[in-house]
Amino acid sequence: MSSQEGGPDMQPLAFREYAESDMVERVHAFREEMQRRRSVRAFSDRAVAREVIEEAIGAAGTAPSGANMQPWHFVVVSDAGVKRRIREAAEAEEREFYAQRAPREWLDALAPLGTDERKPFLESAPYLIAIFAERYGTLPDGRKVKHYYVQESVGIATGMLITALHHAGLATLTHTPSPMDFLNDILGRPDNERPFLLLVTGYPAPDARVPVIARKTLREIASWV
Ligand code: IYR
Repeated sequence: MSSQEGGPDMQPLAFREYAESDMVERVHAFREEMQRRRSVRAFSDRAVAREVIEEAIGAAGTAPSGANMQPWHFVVVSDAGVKRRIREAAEAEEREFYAQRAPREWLDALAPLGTDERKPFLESAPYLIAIFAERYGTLPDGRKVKHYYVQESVGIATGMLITALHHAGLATLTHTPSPMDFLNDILGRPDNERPFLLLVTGYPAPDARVPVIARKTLREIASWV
Protein backbone atom coordinates (compact mmCIF):
# COMPACT_ATOMS: atom_id res chain seq x y z
CA MET A 1 0.00 0.00 0.00
CA SER A 2 1.45 3.37 -1.00
CA SER A 3 0.50 6.57 0.83
CA GLN A 4 1.89 8.91 -1.75
CA GLU A 5 2.63 8.53 -5.44
CA GLY A 6 6.33 7.81 -5.81
CA GLY A 7 6.99 7.64 -2.04
CA PRO A 8 8.00 4.59 -0.04
CA ASP A 9 5.52 1.78 0.61
CA MET A 10 3.55 2.55 3.76
CA GLN A 11 1.08 0.56 5.84
CA PRO A 12 -1.06 1.27 8.92
CA LEU A 13 0.73 1.12 12.27
CA ALA A 14 -0.30 -1.84 14.43
CA PHE A 15 -0.47 0.21 17.64
CA ARG A 16 -2.10 -0.94 20.85
CA GLU A 17 -3.35 1.74 23.25
CA TYR A 18 -3.92 1.08 26.96
CA ALA A 19 -5.97 2.98 29.50
CA GLU A 20 -3.66 5.21 31.55
CA SER A 21 -4.14 3.15 34.71
CA ASP A 22 -3.27 -0.02 32.82
CA MET A 23 -0.25 1.70 31.34
CA VAL A 24 1.06 2.59 34.78
CA GLU A 25 0.40 -0.89 36.10
CA ARG A 26 2.11 -2.49 33.10
CA VAL A 27 5.21 -0.35 33.25
CA HIS A 28 5.44 -0.78 37.02
CA ALA A 29 5.24 -4.58 36.70
CA PHE A 30 7.82 -4.44 33.93
CA ARG A 31 10.18 -2.34 36.03
CA GLU A 32 9.86 -4.84 38.89
CA GLU A 33 10.59 -7.67 36.53
CA MET A 34 13.69 -5.90 35.22
CA GLN A 35 14.75 -5.08 38.77
CA ARG A 36 15.17 -8.82 39.35
CA ARG A 37 17.60 -9.20 36.44
CA ARG A 38 21.16 -9.78 37.56
CA SER A 39 24.34 -10.71 35.77
CA VAL A 40 24.95 -14.33 36.73
CA ARG A 41 28.33 -16.07 36.74
CA ALA A 42 27.31 -19.52 38.00
CA PHE A 43 25.24 -21.48 35.49
CA SER A 44 23.55 -24.86 35.66
CA ASP A 45 24.13 -27.28 32.79
CA ARG A 46 20.36 -27.94 32.72
CA ALA A 47 19.04 -28.09 29.16
CA VAL A 48 17.03 -25.19 27.73
CA ALA A 49 14.65 -25.63 24.80
CA ARG A 50 16.15 -24.29 21.59
CA GLU A 51 12.85 -22.53 20.83
CA VAL A 52 13.34 -20.19 23.81
CA ILE A 53 16.63 -18.99 22.34
CA GLU A 54 15.17 -18.75 18.83
CA GLU A 55 12.24 -16.65 20.00
CA ALA A 56 14.46 -14.36 22.08
CA ILE A 57 16.76 -13.78 19.11
CA GLY A 58 13.69 -13.14 16.98
CA ALA A 59 12.67 -10.46 19.50
CA ALA A 60 16.19 -8.93 19.40
CA GLY A 61 15.92 -8.83 15.62
CA THR A 62 13.01 -6.37 15.91
CA ALA A 63 15.39 -3.71 17.28
CA PRO A 64 15.58 -0.38 15.49
CA SER A 65 18.77 0.06 13.46
CA GLY A 66 20.48 2.71 11.35
CA ALA A 67 18.69 2.84 7.96
CA ASN A 68 17.10 -0.49 8.96
CA MET A 69 20.29 -2.30 7.98
CA GLN A 70 19.94 -4.73 10.92
CA PRO A 71 23.72 -4.99 11.19
CA TRP A 72 23.82 -7.94 13.60
CA HIS A 73 24.46 -11.65 13.50
CA PHE A 74 23.90 -14.09 16.37
CA VAL A 75 25.80 -17.37 16.58
CA VAL A 76 24.24 -19.78 19.08
CA VAL A 77 26.83 -22.16 20.48
CA SER A 78 25.70 -25.33 22.26
CA ASP A 79 28.37 -27.77 21.02
CA ALA A 80 30.59 -28.82 23.94
CA GLY A 81 33.77 -28.83 21.85
CA VAL A 82 33.15 -25.33 20.51
CA LYS A 83 32.31 -24.06 24.00
CA ARG A 84 35.58 -25.54 25.29
CA ARG A 85 37.58 -23.79 22.56
CA ILE A 86 35.87 -20.49 23.37
CA ARG A 87 36.57 -20.97 27.08
CA GLU A 88 40.24 -21.73 26.44
CA ALA A 89 40.70 -18.68 24.18
CA ALA A 90 38.75 -16.38 26.53
CA GLU A 91 40.64 -17.53 29.62
CA ALA A 92 43.96 -16.98 27.83
CA GLU A 93 42.96 -13.35 27.18
CA GLU A 94 41.60 -12.94 30.68
CA ARG A 95 44.81 -14.25 32.27
CA GLU A 96 46.68 -11.56 30.36
CA PHE A 97 44.10 -8.98 31.38
CA TYR A 98 44.09 -9.71 35.10
CA ALA A 99 47.85 -10.33 35.37
CA GLN A 100 49.23 -7.64 33.03
CA ARG A 101 46.98 -5.46 30.94
CA ALA A 102 44.39 -4.14 33.38
CA PRO A 103 45.49 -0.99 35.20
CA ARG A 104 45.09 -0.95 38.99
CA GLU A 105 42.14 1.44 38.71
CA TRP A 106 40.23 -1.03 36.52
CA LEU A 107 40.95 -3.97 38.83
CA ASP A 108 39.75 -1.85 41.75
CA ALA A 109 36.52 -1.09 39.89
CA LEU A 110 35.96 -4.83 39.29
CA ALA A 111 36.74 -5.87 42.87
CA PRO A 112 33.10 -5.61 44.09
CA LEU A 113 32.05 -8.07 41.35
CA GLY A 114 34.56 -10.71 42.40
CA THR A 115 35.51 -11.59 38.80
CA ASP A 116 38.75 -13.28 37.83
CA GLU A 117 40.30 -15.08 34.85
CA ARG A 118 38.40 -18.33 35.42
CA LYS A 119 35.34 -18.64 33.18
CA PRO A 120 33.86 -22.11 33.83
CA PHE A 121 30.42 -20.83 32.83
CA LEU A 122 31.62 -20.77 29.21
CA GLU A 123 31.39 -24.57 29.33
CA SER A 124 28.65 -25.20 31.89
CA ALA A 125 25.96 -22.91 30.44
CA PRO A 126 23.87 -24.60 27.75
CA TYR A 127 24.19 -21.69 25.31
CA LEU A 128 26.70 -19.02 24.43
CA ILE A 129 25.31 -16.46 22.02
CA ALA A 130 28.12 -14.72 20.17
CA ILE A 131 26.82 -11.40 18.89
CA PHE A 132 28.58 -9.94 15.88
CA ALA A 133 28.32 -6.40 14.51
CA GLU A 134 28.44 -6.17 10.73
CA ARG A 135 30.69 -3.23 9.89
CA TYR A 136 29.23 -3.35 6.39
CA GLY A 137 26.85 -5.63 4.52
CA THR A 138 27.50 -7.68 1.42
CA LEU A 139 25.13 -8.18 -1.48
CA PRO A 140 24.84 -11.60 -3.14
CA ASP A 141 27.07 -10.26 -5.97
CA GLY A 142 29.76 -9.34 -3.43
CA ARG A 143 29.26 -5.54 -3.46
CA LYS A 144 29.47 -3.78 -0.09
CA VAL A 145 26.50 -2.05 1.53
CA LYS A 146 27.19 0.75 3.99
CA HIS A 147 25.89 0.28 7.54
CA TYR A 148 25.06 3.17 9.87
CA TYR A 149 25.18 3.53 13.67
CA VAL A 150 26.39 -0.05 13.95
CA GLN A 151 27.42 0.06 17.63
CA GLU A 152 24.19 1.75 18.67
CA SER A 153 22.04 -0.66 16.66
CA VAL A 154 23.76 -3.81 17.91
CA GLY A 155 23.76 -2.45 21.47
CA ILE A 156 20.00 -1.93 21.34
CA ALA A 157 19.43 -5.41 19.88
CA THR A 158 21.63 -6.92 22.58
CA GLY A 159 19.66 -5.11 25.29
CA MET A 160 16.46 -6.48 23.83
CA LEU A 161 17.93 -9.99 23.72
CA ILE A 162 18.94 -9.81 27.38
CA THR A 163 15.46 -8.54 28.24
CA ALA A 164 13.75 -11.29 26.22
CA LEU A 165 15.84 -14.04 27.83
CA HIS A 166 15.20 -12.63 31.30
CA HIS A 167 11.48 -12.39 30.53
CA ALA A 168 11.52 -16.03 29.40
CA GLY A 169 13.01 -17.04 32.75
CA LEU A 170 16.70 -17.47 31.96
CA ALA A 171 19.79 -15.91 33.45
CA THR A 172 22.38 -14.12 31.32
CA LEU A 173 25.90 -12.80 31.52
CA THR A 174 27.36 -10.21 29.17
CA HIS A 175 30.91 -11.38 28.73
CA THR A 176 33.51 -9.38 26.84
CA PRO A 177 36.93 -10.99 26.77
CA SER A 178 39.14 -8.45 25.12
CA PRO A 179 40.29 -8.74 22.41
CA MET A 180 37.82 -11.36 21.20
CA ASP A 181 38.69 -11.74 17.52
CA PHE A 182 39.24 -15.44 18.33
CA LEU A 183 35.46 -15.70 17.96
CA ASN A 184 35.74 -15.04 14.22
CA ASP A 185 38.22 -17.93 13.87
CA ILE A 186 36.41 -20.41 16.08
CA LEU A 187 32.97 -19.62 14.66
CA GLY A 188 34.09 -19.07 11.07
CA ARG A 189 32.64 -15.57 10.75
CA PRO A 190 33.75 -13.25 7.93
CA ASP A 191 35.97 -10.16 8.28
CA ASN A 192 33.10 -7.67 8.02
CA GLU A 193 31.76 -9.00 11.33
CA ARG A 194 33.28 -7.73 14.55
CA PRO A 195 32.57 -9.64 17.77
CA PHE A 196 30.42 -7.35 19.89
CA LEU A 197 29.68 -9.42 22.95
CA LEU A 198 29.37 -12.98 24.20
CA LEU A 199 26.04 -13.54 25.93
CA VAL A 200 26.02 -16.55 28.23
CA THR A 201 22.57 -17.91 29.00
CA GLY A 202 20.83 -20.78 30.77
CA TYR A 203 19.45 -21.53 34.21
CA PRO A 204 21.47 -20.21 37.11
CA ALA A 205 23.27 -22.80 39.24
CA PRO A 206 20.97 -23.75 42.17
CA ASP A 207 23.48 -22.19 44.58
CA ALA A 208 24.20 -19.11 42.43
CA ARG A 209 25.06 -16.02 44.42
CA VAL A 210 25.42 -12.47 43.14
CA PRO A 211 27.37 -9.55 44.54
CA VAL A 212 25.60 -7.02 46.72
CA ILE A 213 25.63 -3.93 44.55
CA ALA A 214 23.28 -0.97 44.29
CA ARG A 215 21.52 0.52 41.31
CA LYS A 216 21.50 4.27 40.95
CA THR A 217 18.21 5.91 41.88
CA LEU A 218 15.86 7.50 39.38
CA ARG A 219 16.99 10.91 40.61
CA GLU A 220 20.58 10.02 39.88
CA ILE A 221 19.99 8.72 36.39
CA ALA A 222 17.31 11.10 35.13
CA SER A 223 16.67 14.80 35.09
CA TRP A 224 13.63 16.67 33.87
CA VAL A 225 13.66 20.06 32.20
N1 IYR B 1 36.45 -9.13 30.75
C1 IYR B 1 36.90 -9.40 32.10
C2 IYR B 1 36.94 -8.19 32.96
C3 IYR B 1 35.65 -7.50 33.21
C4 IYR B 1 35.50 -6.21 32.79
C5 IYR B 1 34.37 -5.50 33.07
I1 IYR B 1 34.27 -3.56 32.53
C6 IYR B 1 33.31 -6.10 33.80
O1 IYR B 1 32.16 -5.40 34.10
C7 IYR B 1 33.47 -7.41 34.23
C8 IYR B 1 34.63 -8.12 33.93
C9 IYR B 1 36.08 -10.54 32.73
O2 IYR B 1 35.08 -10.95 32.15
O3 IYR B 1 36.44 -11.02 33.80
